[in-house]
Amino acid sequence: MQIFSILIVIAVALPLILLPEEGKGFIDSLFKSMTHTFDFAFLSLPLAAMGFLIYLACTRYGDIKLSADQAAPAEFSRSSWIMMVFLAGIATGLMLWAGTEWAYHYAWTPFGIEPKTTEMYVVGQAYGLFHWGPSAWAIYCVPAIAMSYIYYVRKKHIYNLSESCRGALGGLVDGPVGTFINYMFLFGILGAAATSLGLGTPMIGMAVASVLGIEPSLTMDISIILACTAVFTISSGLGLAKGIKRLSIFSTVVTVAIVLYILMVGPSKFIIGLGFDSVGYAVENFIKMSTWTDSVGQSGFPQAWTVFYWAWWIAYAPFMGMFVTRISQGRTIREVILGMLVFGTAGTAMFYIVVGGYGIDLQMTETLAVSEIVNSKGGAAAIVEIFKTLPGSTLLLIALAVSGIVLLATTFDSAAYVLACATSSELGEGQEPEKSNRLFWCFVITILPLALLFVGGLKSMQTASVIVALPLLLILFCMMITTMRYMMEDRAAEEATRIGRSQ
Ligand code: NM2
Repeated sequence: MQIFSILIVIAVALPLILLPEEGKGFIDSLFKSMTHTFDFAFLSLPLAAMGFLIYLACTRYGDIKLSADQAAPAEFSRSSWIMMVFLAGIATGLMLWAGTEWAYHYAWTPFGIEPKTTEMYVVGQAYGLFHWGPSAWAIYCVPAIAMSYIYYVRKKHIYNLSESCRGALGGLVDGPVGTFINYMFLFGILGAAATSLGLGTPMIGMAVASVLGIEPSLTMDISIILACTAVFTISSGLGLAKGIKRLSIFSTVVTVAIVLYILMVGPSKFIIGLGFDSVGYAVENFIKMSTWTDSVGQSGFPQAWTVFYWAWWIAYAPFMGMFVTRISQGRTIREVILGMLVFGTAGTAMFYIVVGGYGIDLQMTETLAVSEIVNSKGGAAAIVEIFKTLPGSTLLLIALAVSGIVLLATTFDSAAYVLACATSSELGEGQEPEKSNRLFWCFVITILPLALLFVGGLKSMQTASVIVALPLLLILFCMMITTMRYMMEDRAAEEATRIGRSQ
């Protein structure tokens, strides 16, 4: 699978290398037509996923314990588990968007709201909370539940994505359809990881350049990616408990410290108040935001933002499913659902409320024209300018760069880990894949996206995420059907044996 997948990626990238100009135009129109044609399908997934997960969490299915040995204690403590889940699914994007997403919306508004008005501070922040909220975490949670159930309860090898579609597709998964599904897992990771690299690296680069007093450059971006690769390659070599777990703890400490510091030295009362306002707006308008395609106004806003975000989360979802399965031994289905939906949302909301609220205050008090910087120089430049306004900014920019690197590293580390699992034949519960295999994937998931990024640019990576997300969208629906079907079958079989025994 390894070499073959790499060849496919190179074959797809080749036209871009040979015809960069034509390639770019084609990619732009492809992104537009994909997001406009399938907007309703992308919007329907998180709604269906939330309904499905809430149903499981509220019924007896939620009590099912994910373990072959029902008496065995959980492999990771609850707090390590939450940190690892959160940091596998979130990378540098969080800091970047939390601080700046509102500023994009402030200038290009949804629902026909007048741009650059005070109302847009609340609406802009609420939209950010929505894009990283329960709908998004529900996308991650569906494969996590499906794969965990199949692995721990049905005791099947889940490192083939197709296995979790069997209940919906039957014998089809044993043929070419199954092979196609299995490859989508790898391409999902590559597209999503490349988008994260493309967005995250400039932010780290600009923070470093600003501390050193030099101009950001390509060489620096490459050095940053190499530094990041070194961090997660070492961590990956150390294995799950010593590597990813420790890296996650370190990452949490640095990023939470940054957020608390901003809350303390910034206008705390305003930040908290605005947080309440925007959470209120997001809750009140949840359905409206979840179903808005703007078919009449044709602004293109929901396609460029919401649909793209959902596609990006979907591209990461199968990897999250496998990773969460691997670390969830001993948890119940309800714990996994609530842990991801509640703590995931709370974690991202904390960043959006504090870092975003601080940025909004800068704009309102005319200390810094964040929205203008975002729209002229981009989000990475804006977040660095925002950090520069804080007392002790040099130290904070260093912390921002470090946190950016470890945030990327925790995601890439976990991704390399599951890719190694997926390409190792039959791994038992708790077993780790070969070190050389893990290191191979570390290399592939940075070098390949990096090369593609330089050839095709960020837009091509975003388009790649959307393209792989389309079949993955169907796969996630199949996973919900499979899980429900298996759970009902198993429940019926259990009831039958109980009745049989009592007779
Ligand atoms: N998601 C959560 O760069 C990142 O933060 C990775 C992005 C899919 C929007 C995750």
